[in-house]
Amino acid sequence: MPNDVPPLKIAMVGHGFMGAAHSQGWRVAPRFFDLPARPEMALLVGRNSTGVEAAARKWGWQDTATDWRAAVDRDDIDVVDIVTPGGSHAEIAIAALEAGKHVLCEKPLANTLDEAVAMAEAAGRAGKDVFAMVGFTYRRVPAAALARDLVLSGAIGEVRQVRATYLQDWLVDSDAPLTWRLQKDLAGSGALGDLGAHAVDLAQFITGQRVTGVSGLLNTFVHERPLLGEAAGLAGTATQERGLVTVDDVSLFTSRFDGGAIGSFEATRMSTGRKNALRVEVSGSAGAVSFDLEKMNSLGFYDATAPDTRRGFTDIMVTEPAHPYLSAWWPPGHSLGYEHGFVHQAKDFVEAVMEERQPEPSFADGLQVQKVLDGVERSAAADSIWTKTI
Ligand code: SOE
Repeated sequence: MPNDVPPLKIAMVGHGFMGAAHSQGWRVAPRFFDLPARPEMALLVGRNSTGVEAAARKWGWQDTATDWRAAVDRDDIDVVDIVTPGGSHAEIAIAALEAGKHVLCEKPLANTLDEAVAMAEAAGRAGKDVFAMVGFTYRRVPAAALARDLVLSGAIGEVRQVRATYLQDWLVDSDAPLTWRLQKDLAGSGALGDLGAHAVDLAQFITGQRVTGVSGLLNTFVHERPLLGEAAGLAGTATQERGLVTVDDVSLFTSRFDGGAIGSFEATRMSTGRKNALRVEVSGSAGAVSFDLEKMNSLGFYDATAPDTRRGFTDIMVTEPAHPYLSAWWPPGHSLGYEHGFVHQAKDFVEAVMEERQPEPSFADGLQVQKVLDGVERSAAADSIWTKTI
């Protein structure tokens, strides 16, 4: 990284699993990409001083604080990166935007539609050189970006059907502890917001179409779980006491898109045997693309215009320098992994704010996904009535 580029000082609020992933993004992006500014990991915020100091030492943050207001109040901070549970996104993001900081906020944008509206409005009110982005990281997986390029260039013809599933199984065990992701006041919703939000964003990103209405079903199979002892990753140790699960374990919905396509979505943390299977398949009049996060270095492509003796799904290895993001990495064929999405997210964010253009997805995009989540909840509560989301 050239020495003559200016620093961009980051304060990150939160230091759980997503904190580790974002730290990796900020640290590695300037070492592989020639960025117009050097992200400086200036301040890490967490409520527990021992925990936040240990995380800062491990991940390379310069300073720590135990109150998020430190991130907003410090004049030298340029960017506030929010990786806390959804219940605190709105308060922190709005204060940061009002203080003139750029904001990167984890998904889903908020816990409720009202909070998401307030956040999008705050982003709209912020000065024209203050930017806010929501962290739908999977857009930055090269194979997902290639899928979008192919679909938008017309390679599969008219987009007709979208099949999006996000399958995990870490809640199949009824004794898995009651972490914040299972509590409505902290997480907003369950599999719907945690995983369904990614599936909706990715389906819209790849097709260039937006969901206009949904019909949904939510289900909770395990209503009570042991309270959490020591947190570790997505789970942790269980105590003897039990508490109520207040979110969905599984969410299913069908949808219409504004470009005429129709879709089916499934988001679940109860899909026995599936670990982190985000899949989006798009069928068109002239072909299809099939993305699978568990095989993230390749993209399925079917060309229906090829001679019929040669037709079949092809696995394109998305590891060539000409593929999205790949020219900065390893020699052709040398694969990437989960963390690279966060590196690409940091790169795209830094480039956009330094070039004074809106990074995508914006808070308005995050709000639109929130409307879909809200529509699914309303439809499910009314027992699968068609619910408009635009
Ligand atoms: C847990 O379900 C989780 O970590 C989500 O919270 C993330 O958003 C997703 O990327 C991976 O799974």
